[in-house]
Amino acid sequence: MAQTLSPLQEERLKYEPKLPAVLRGKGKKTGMKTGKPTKSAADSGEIKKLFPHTYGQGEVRFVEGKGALKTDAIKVGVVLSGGQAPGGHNVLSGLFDALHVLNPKNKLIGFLGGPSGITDKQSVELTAKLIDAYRNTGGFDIIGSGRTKLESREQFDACAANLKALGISALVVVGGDDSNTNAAVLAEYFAANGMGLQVIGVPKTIDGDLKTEEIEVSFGFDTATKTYGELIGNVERDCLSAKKYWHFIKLMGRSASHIALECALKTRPNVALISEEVAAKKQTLAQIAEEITDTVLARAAKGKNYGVALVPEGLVEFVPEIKSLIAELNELVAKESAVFNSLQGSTARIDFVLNRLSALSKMAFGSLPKDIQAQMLDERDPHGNVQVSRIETEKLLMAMVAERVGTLKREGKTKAKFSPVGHFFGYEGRCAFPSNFDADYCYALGYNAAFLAAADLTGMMSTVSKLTKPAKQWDCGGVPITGLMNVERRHGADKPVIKKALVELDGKPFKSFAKQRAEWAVEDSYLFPGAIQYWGPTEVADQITATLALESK
Ligand code: FBP
Repeated sequence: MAQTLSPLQEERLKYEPKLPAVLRGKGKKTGMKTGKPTKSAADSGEIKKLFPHTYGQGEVRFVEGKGALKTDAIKVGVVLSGGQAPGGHNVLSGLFDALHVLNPKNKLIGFLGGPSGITDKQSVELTAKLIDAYRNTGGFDIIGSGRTKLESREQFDACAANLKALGISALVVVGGDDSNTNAAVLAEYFAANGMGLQVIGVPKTIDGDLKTEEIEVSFGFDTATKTYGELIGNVERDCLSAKKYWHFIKLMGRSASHIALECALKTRPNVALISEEVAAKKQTLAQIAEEITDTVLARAAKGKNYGVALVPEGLVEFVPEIKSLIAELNELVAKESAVFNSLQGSTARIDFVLNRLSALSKMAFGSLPKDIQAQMLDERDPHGNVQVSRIETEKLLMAMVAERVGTLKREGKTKAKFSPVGHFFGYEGRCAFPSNFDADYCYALGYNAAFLAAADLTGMMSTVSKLTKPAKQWDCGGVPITGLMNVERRHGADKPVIKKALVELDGKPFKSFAKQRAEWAVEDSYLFPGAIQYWGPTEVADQITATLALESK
């Protein structure tokens, strides 16, 4: 019979994630410490008004003790929401194992295809056999994922009715900032209507932008950046061997540049743009292209007509003139959605908005190539975000730098040869086999989520912290999701959402990068991280991200 599992898959199925000491045992020796009432990240008055039943809870931490967890049989539902992130299957296996340790009669139900699985009552019981086939594997395919936004009363009522019909008392939402915003809204609705249904969040996203003091990193960031780091290192080595191309690599990560920064620290490229810095310096697109051109020319002067540049996918959202343009486009498209959506083809849509934009935005939009204009008008995701992964920023910069180098050549000011190659690393990293770190971290997050459910909590996010220490010493508990929220403009209206954590320019990871980048620009300081290792010396197989390591110093 043909082999259905790869040798690595066979071996990874046997990996036993390391469990923090505080989660070991059968829950009978588990106590819980509750902290002081919390406030939201910003706009506390408004958030408190919108979440009167779940706002202000204290953070909790599991400790040795007793009486924190109820042991009567429960049925828990789980949904995977948003983009894939390595380790999702381990969240489910941790959740499953904890539930069965707490009470062998406990059951875990998975909702299929994301949040729409709850409203449409599409579910499957996660049995030991099913879970065992997915341990330590990448992907979300065990139950699938989706981006349906839960926002209407009809959807909330359908969720409640379907959860009740299935006998589920707690729902675990595994998602990023938008999906956990859904979780908070749902928790509040269930609490306000005395429905007796709990909601627990789990911080997922390769983007690394769901982050606070207690959520030191969202799961998937470690594996995704290790995967991109390997690919970038390989491109650097190719570059160094062939010495003829400039590689422009766009990296996933939505608005925040955490992925680009971590990859830069891992691989030392010649250029790495950080969107948050572009915003702080109020740089225009032309200025960014000019800066890259300076590096191209400086390297060419040393006989190096090659290089590697990293571009965060959300860059355009941070360039002031494009940021205002996007905000205007969002309002326009939301306000005139019926007419706009009825227009056929990108030319009609481009003309439609051009005639309605303010003079400044019209100029910014008009200066972009037509394919970029069309990509900016692509459908927003269900949460109202521009789909930045579809905007080919790397190509835009390649064209701008090529034009500038061409002009300088014609003027006899340089002899640089500029032959750019574009890449986009995104989907390649979202379903990789989770690194040991993500395998352990996700298992602990899922296990801990079961404890939060058994502790009768709601509106809480599962947290596992002190991650630079060995897994045995990790802290486990929860933070109220409302504590992460603020009010933002979405789909042309003010909405309560989880505040995105962007790269902090006074943080240690950025400062370390900024200190070294001038040297990386002109020298060949490339670092080759190589492929993720699952076995071997702990310095290699259990490496944490440079971001976490620097932040913990
Ligand atoms: P989440 O916030 O859902 O985790 O999204 C992660 C992400 O991979 C982003 O980096 C990227 O911009 C987006 O998903 C792509 O979305 P899609 O999978 O819908 O193409």
